[in-house]
Amino acid sequence: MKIGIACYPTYGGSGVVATELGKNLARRGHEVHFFSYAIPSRLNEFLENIYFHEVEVPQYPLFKYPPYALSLATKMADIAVYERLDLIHVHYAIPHAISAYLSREMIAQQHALKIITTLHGTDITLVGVDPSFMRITRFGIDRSDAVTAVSHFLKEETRRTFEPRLPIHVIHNFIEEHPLQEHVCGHLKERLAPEGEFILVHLSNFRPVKRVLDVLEVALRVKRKVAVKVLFIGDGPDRSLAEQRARALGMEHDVIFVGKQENIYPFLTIGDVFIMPSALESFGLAALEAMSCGVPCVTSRVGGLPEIMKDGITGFTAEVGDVEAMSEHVLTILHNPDLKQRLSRTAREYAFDHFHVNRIIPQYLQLYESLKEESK
Ligand code: GMT
Repeated sequence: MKIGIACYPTYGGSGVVATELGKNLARRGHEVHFFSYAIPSRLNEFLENIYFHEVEVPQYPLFKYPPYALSLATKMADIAVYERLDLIHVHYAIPHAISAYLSREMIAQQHALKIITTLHGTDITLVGVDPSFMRITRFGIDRSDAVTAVSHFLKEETRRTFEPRLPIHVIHNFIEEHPLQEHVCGHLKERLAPEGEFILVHLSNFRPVKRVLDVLEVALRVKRKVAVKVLFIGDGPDRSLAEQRARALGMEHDVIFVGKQENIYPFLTIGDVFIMPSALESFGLAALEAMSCGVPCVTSRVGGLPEIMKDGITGFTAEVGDVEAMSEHVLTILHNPDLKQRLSRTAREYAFDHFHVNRIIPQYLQLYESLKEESK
């Protein structure tokens, strides 16, 4: 098949899922065309069957807000006709679903194009429900030919808020198989925790929804009982706030901010416990990535997280903001080497048993095939 994928190029869940999906489709022999305003962060090597189309927005003195959605629509329409794309799969509804709708309508007389929209999270729960976007988000969803959501939670939220015309297919996010590189990670662990401290690890885009300050509150409580280092991976608006709070709590020597990393696996692997205290997660890809590295997780019990987080199997959950319960869970894990080892093993097993790339990609392909059949 010839497949277009539109996504955000940034270091973050929906862009990562879209890019890894495209790479996997290309490996299976499909031709994949990516559309974005910059090359997606995980598309940093030459790969057969993959093409990237950069969307440029012309500058003009009149434009206070350059109309990216229109340039994207035009680019997708041009390429769809020229390359005879079967479908365009957009990730994150705003504005991608609208741009895809415009492109399909623009070329309707020349070429039949199908549109799939994958909802990822805040496109529904936060941005999409904002009054300035609500009607157009519903329109984008309703004009798609198929809609998927990354969790049952997100499907229900979408049904409740937008009452969409189409059924929503739940296709969970996935994880690529990767070996545990324990020898490489051993050196990293020695450098970052030279006194043999336990490592609490967090990975996110540091947006307010991630509640990064709760990570520090948990670490502060854990530190009263055992020596710990807190490893923060990623970057975003609340990073400076977290750095300031660490200093205010007298923890500046206990925290390490490594920023955005191209390969997150070594950093996750050296963690003893992964902490995700988010106010909301439609899925929680970072927790799944940590599980795949054999790291037990302590997360909030919210949104789609219970679909991947199984208490006593992959780690433990607590109510949002309950840093006491989260720190107790962390201490329970750190104080019980047998439990820690068991959680580490079962977390990795659970991640691959349920979210292995080879289980999930066929679900997208089946959906693509059914749409292709429809257009015959
Ligand atoms: O919605 C966001 O804040 C960003 C979004 C993204 O584009 O990175 O994250 C969402 O999509 C991820 C991939 O499907 C999910 O793992 C995240 O849980 C989800 N974020 C939220 O729901 C807050």
